[in-house]
Amino acid sequence: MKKIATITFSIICMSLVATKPSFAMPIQWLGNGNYYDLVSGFYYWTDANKAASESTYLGFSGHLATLTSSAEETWLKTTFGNLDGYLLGGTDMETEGVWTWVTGETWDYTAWRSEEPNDGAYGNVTEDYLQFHPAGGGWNDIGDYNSPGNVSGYIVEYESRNGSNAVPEPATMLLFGVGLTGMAFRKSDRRES
Ligand SMILES: [Ca+2]
Ligand SMILES: [Ca+2]
Ligand SMILES: [Ca+2]
Repeated sequence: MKKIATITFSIICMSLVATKPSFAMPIQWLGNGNYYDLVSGFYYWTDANKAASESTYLGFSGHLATLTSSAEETWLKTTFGNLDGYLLGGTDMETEGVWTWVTGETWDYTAWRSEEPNDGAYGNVTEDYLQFHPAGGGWNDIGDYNSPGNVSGYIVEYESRNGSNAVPEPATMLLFGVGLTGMAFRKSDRRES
């Protein structure tokens, strides 16, 4: 019996891990008021970008994280620890060599690893997506073809009301009448008081 109970407990633990890939809950950076979360596992950038852009937290819209200052990057690394291999919201898929953030924020801060971005070193394949380099030491451009070992997951950033992707004004949001929206406003009101 004891062995069966142990096996059952193990299966429950494994299923909990499998169905909860993200960090316990998003964490807020007071530098911009936005919330950040890690989703671990292997993802192609295009899939991660779609999932992040469709996610919300407290009524705030998500997107792959944009690191537009050393302060933002330092806070992320200090808060979440090892971010090697995690995907970020940068791409040069529109025009090779011209990097942009998925939010349209100005691209004027970079922390490329030496010799990156290299647009791939594997013949005719290209690398148009941004990630923390798996071996550390800065940013890397990666392609959607890369092996699972090169991607640890992705980072979602939820824009607060003060962010560049701020949610609509209260009058607009009230039309939706969503309970979670009300919670978000109460939280925001407290923060601004
Ligand atoms: Ca950002
Ligand atoms: Ca490229
Ligand atoms: Ca590269």
